[in-house]
Amino acid sequence: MPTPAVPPPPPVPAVRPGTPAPAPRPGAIPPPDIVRAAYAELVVTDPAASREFYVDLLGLVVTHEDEDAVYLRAFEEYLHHSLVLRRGESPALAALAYRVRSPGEVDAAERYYRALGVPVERRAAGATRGIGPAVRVVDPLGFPLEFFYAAEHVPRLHQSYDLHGAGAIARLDHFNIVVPDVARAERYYRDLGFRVTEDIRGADDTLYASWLHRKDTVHDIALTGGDGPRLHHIAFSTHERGQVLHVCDLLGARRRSAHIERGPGRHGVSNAFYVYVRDPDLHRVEIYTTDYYTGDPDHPVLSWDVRDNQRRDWWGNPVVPSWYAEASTVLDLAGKPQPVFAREENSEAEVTVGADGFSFARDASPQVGPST
Ligand code: 4SX
Ligand code: FE2
Repeated sequence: MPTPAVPPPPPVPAVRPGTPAPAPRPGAIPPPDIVRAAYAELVVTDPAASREFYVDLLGLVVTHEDEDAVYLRAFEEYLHHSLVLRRGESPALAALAYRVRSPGEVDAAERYYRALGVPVERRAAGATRGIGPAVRVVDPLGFPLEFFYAAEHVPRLHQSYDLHGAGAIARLDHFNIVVPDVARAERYYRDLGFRVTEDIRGADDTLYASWLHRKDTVHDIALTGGDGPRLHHIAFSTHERGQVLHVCDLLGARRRSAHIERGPGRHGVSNAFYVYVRDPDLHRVEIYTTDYYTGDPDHPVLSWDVRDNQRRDWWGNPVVPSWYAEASTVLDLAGKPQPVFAREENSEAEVTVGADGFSFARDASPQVGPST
């Protein structure tokens, strides 16, 4: 009897040594000591519609609201907010805020960005409700960033199970931004003290995407190759994957499934369970859970081949084209939209979506049709 053909082994992400912070150049101004991604400020066109989405559907908690803005937090959070929805003319990202380790690190951020020669603005305590003295900058990638330490503490509702829905969101997890040159953006974030945990590369070493962290999870920031600067998504985490599924069930039950864009599923990169939803202004929000611990100093990097069709969805489900193509406008410090620059290298959607998109995994399983 002929021996059945042995299928080739499934591709696995390559493991590389970790990337400790680059040695400081002599005389260089050290970067601020960043703790984690802390809050995002989004411009929304109809705060009532946004409130209904984030509070009535996703279950975030209102810390404060007024004519201008809604300040939201998740059940585990004790800082004033992790999301500000500010009323404006057109949807945009107003700021991504990082918390730094001490009040002095706010000054360190000011010195660091002044030395980079980008726009820098001091903000008095309360310039954003609930937030102490801060610095806002337009970073070299074109994103409005804030650095703060002090913030108003509010009750932590982690044990208010009577308030939690079955989809209870615990905390903000990460930001994902679209940049034309991922390698350049990765260098900038590494200089800022972030460490890479995973990435997606082509056979020619083109860098398509990169995940970097400060807190001990897979990421605080992810870099997605595409026309940018634009905001790809913000992500909140839950404790259990059943909670992600409940959010989907709830959207179905309320006849609001149109908010679901991609998933639910299991990511290849990060191994997290996920769903992406779009808010009423089409800002993208990910509900994310159970990635892994990354805090040891020699933490290795997982590097995925762009042709591995399990990289973005561990079950091999295709990524919808809108997920690659659509993202939110970002503003400068005066509230003006930032110009967007085209990606010059290959785009992941082009190399993996479409008639000739192919993958290792499903080539090895010819009984299953091609997928992206
Ligand atoms: O699509 S990926 O599996 O690469 C992915 C996307 C992994 C983690 C994320 O947070 C994400 O947004
Ligand atoms: Fe994400």
